[in-house]
Amino acid sequence: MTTREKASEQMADWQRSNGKPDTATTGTGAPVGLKTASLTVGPRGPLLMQDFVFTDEMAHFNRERIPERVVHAKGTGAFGYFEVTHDITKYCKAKIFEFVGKRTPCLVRFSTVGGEKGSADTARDPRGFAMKFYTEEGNWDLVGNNTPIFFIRDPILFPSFIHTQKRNPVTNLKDADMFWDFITLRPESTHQVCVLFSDRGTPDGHRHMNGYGSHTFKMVNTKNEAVYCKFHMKTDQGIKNLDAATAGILNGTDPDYSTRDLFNAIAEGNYPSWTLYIQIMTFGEAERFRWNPFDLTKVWPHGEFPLIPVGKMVLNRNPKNYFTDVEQSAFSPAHMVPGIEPSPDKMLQGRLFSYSDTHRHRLGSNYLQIPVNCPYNARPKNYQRDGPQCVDDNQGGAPNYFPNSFSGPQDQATFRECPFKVSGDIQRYETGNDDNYSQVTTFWEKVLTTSDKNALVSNIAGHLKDAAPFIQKRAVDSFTKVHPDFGRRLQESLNKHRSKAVSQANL
Ligand code: HDE
Repeated sequence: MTTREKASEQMADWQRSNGKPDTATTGTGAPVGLKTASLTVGPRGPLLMQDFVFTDEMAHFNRERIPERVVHAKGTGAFGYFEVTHDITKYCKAKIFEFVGKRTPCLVRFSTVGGEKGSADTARDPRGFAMKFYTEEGNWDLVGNNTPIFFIRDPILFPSFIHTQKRNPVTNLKDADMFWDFITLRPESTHQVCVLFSDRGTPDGHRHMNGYGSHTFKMVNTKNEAVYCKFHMKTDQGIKNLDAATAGILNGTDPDYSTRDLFNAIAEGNYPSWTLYIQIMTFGEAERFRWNPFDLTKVWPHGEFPLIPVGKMVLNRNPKNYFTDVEQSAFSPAHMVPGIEPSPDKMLQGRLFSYSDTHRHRLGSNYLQIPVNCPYNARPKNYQRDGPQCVDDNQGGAPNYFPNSFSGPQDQATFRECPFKVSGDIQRYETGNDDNYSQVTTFWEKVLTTSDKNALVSNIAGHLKDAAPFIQKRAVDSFTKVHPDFGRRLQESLNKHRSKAVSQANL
């Protein structure tokens, strides 16, 4: 009986389930006589160009890497199912919620945001929580994070924001000036920055964190009545976070800590699960609400919009092959199903373009034919044809134009989007001057315990200390607007770092 963890046993498990080895072949299926030697003239060479066993293997090897995700490059995933436990059909006609007890297969990919594909799982970073539900009306992707809010309100800022989370263009180092310059020039980021630098910024693995759709979406019922909603996936394992010191050690000693934890848990039959809740806001409530209900830097108070239970998501199968199932997976908030529609939330609107665009770059225009991305419970019937890596039947002999008189797939009025009114002058509206602090003050005063506050101040100071003094001052001024205590304690912590640095310099 082995004491090794399940992940370490993968090769032995594969051998046990596959028994006698197959005959090795080239990519064309031709059996190979000797895998360990190139074809040469005499034992000392030269090689022969006719050695297809060598050229076939080497040419494929040279093309093994695909572009990593421009954000969320490091991640891991698992398969499972979503089961309805409560009836919400009065809000939503989506078939995934059709009846209590209904199960829909799903895939979830967890990720960090700023790090490269080989970076540490335990970095201080929001965590991606991307869910794909293979419904009979097409794949629904709820591409969330482990935080209900985000740093910015306008997607046009996203590329610049991400550049500040990555590496300096000259030193190729993470850069505190870049990070805090942007953050302090865009004070709408304050709420998310405080969540990020609390211990929720270093969750203890992927199983002990919540997932959120974050944005305001729309739900539409069978009578074509719409409400606004938010999605919350609450972990059934309980929230567990790492403190900064532990996370820092794991970054070095076990950079794949969360990947290993999820794989082993599922391999041992200890299936993680989450409970899906929604919050509902009517259109009337939205019109009267005291702030913009589509503002992604704010949450909807649970006291006013209580959590409504919907169902349970269980992850019970590890990927069969990481590259096939996880690296090639492609999620997009634009992948919606009848009954779920976007709200005017600018950030969601920006994402509706960006994800499929980046998938076409990373995986090619037929990325939806890759099995893990294929809507296998709702075979596509459309007029899209050809393109590189077209590997399905290309819709056979069906008409490739619409309208047509030859039984090509027809549109159905029942699936038309729910009409809604919008009005306003078309111009570029600055989003940095809205209320940036009231919810953060509530976070400081009502959510954080004393030890949470100590951790938050220490975690921020530990990073901010490396920024230029003028940027540090701007940051202290901003956090003082959250609460005078917060600003004062942060300044004291920075002063301690400074005097320690001075005394070390004088040694
Ligand atoms: Fe993303 N985001 N994002 N993001 N995001 C991507 O798409 C983007 C945002 C999230 O496991 C990219 O496939 C924009 C919020 C996850 O494969 C890209 C904006 C939330 C993942 C992209 C945001 C997310 C991504 C890069 C500002 C939570 C990983 C790779 C409007 C609600 C999905 C990719 C996976 C990935 C764009 C902000 C979650 C570049 C433009 C807010 C979980 O398209």
